[in-house]
Amino acid sequence: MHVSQLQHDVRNVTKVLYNEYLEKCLGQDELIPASGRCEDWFGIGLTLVDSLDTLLMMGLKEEYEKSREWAAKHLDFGKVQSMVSMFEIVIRALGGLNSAYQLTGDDLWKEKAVELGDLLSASFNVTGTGCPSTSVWLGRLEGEDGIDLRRGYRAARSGHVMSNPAEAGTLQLEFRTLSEITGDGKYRELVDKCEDSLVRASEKMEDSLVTDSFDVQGGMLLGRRLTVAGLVDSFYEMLVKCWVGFGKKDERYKALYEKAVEGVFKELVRVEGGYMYVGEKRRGEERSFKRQMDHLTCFFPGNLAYAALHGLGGGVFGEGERDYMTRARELTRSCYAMTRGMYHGLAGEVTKFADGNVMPAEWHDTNLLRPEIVEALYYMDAIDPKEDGEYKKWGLEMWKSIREYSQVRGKPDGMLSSTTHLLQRERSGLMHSGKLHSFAIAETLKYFFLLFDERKLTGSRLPLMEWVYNTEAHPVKIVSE
Ligand code: DMJ
Repeated sequence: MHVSQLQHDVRNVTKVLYNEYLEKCLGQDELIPASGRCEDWFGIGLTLVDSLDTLLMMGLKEEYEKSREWAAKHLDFGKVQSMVSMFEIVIRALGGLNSAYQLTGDDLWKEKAVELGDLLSASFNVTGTGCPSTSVWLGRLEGEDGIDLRRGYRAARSGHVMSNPAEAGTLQLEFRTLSEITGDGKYRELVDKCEDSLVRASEKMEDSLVTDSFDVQGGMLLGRRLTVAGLVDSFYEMLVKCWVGFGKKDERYKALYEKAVEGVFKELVRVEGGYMYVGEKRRGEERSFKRQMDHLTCFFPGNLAYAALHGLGGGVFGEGERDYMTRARELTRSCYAMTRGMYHGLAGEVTKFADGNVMPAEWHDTNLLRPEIVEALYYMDAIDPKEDGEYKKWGLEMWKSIREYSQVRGKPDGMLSSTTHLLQRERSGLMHSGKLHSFAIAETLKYFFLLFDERKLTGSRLPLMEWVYNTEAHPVKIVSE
């Protein structure tokens, strides 16, 4: 395996973090690096399931084998017996298992994906739209045989009928992939029915933009908040990824994506002080516009570039003002500026862009080791590399900051953590008490590793014309046209 020096460093950090997780938290969900304690969210060994494909891609064989051994003996979704977030478990666990299976052909991962997919299936089709509630019951019921709708009704009856476009509209890639893997179309049917309800609701909007609240009983989009960040983000992301991922046949998704992108640029994008950014507002209320961009929103330039790679918005060579690549270049520059505007080079959850002063928003001065900015750099460098390797250079600056300031004091080199109090100018004011979110290994470290690959797009290990990443950076094989 060809690994550049920088990739080597990313791999070492991943190794340190993952081994600490294995040693302290195996069987539990997430590690708190500063204390060495563990946190359970679903109780499924979430970091392990979410990390499998990263370990494979980085060639961390020993860690992968240990994880497989644990999963073969102990991973049992039926044992869970609690409510879980449908969206999170699908993008992280089902997505992780699907990818592990597609990368290795190991039937263990297929069995586990089917077990999880079957348990979750009962939560579709118990609401008017066919979409599950945000919280669903996971775990086998007493005497249960096959898909038992009692599980789904528990959630629906408990009043969890409000969802949002991101959580209802980001299940498709994983359930459709499960149908591809098993040859059983039932998963696809469930998820397509839900997606159709959501797509129908957004098609009714003149600008095709969705608000951040979706009633899964009545099929209506509610509220007025327009954003590309949390609660909405991956709905847009998935429209283009599902169009690409399943043979470019879902013309409706493609058309909706194209219309929504125009809507976003008309309603939510501004340029101030030379920076283009995506803010948010209440529909029809210009005065409510917030001159800020969320870290989460930085998935958007990478997604535009991916759409361009597949021929949309003027394609890869698009140079026009309204072409996707032109817009993606500008937005990526602003996302990178969100890290440079900080004392320590770590972007906060929200950054203000008023008058071109790129400044962290007070109350949001936390860095969770989220992936979206390095994700944008990865896509840009893979699809539209700059001659001087600028995106890699920007990535290197970000990596140096993370290595320096996300490092937990007094812990072995490479023990990174979420960082709070970013507005403290002094390094000693930074706090590292939070958990290591499973997406840090599943996405952030993976994107750094991929960004630092020195080979050209065609030589990279998972070519973007053949694979599509789910919203948690789990690669899925594209079904050919
Ligand atoms: C990830 O779990 C996914 O990328 C999701 O779509 C939203 N954001 C987190 C990481 O920031």
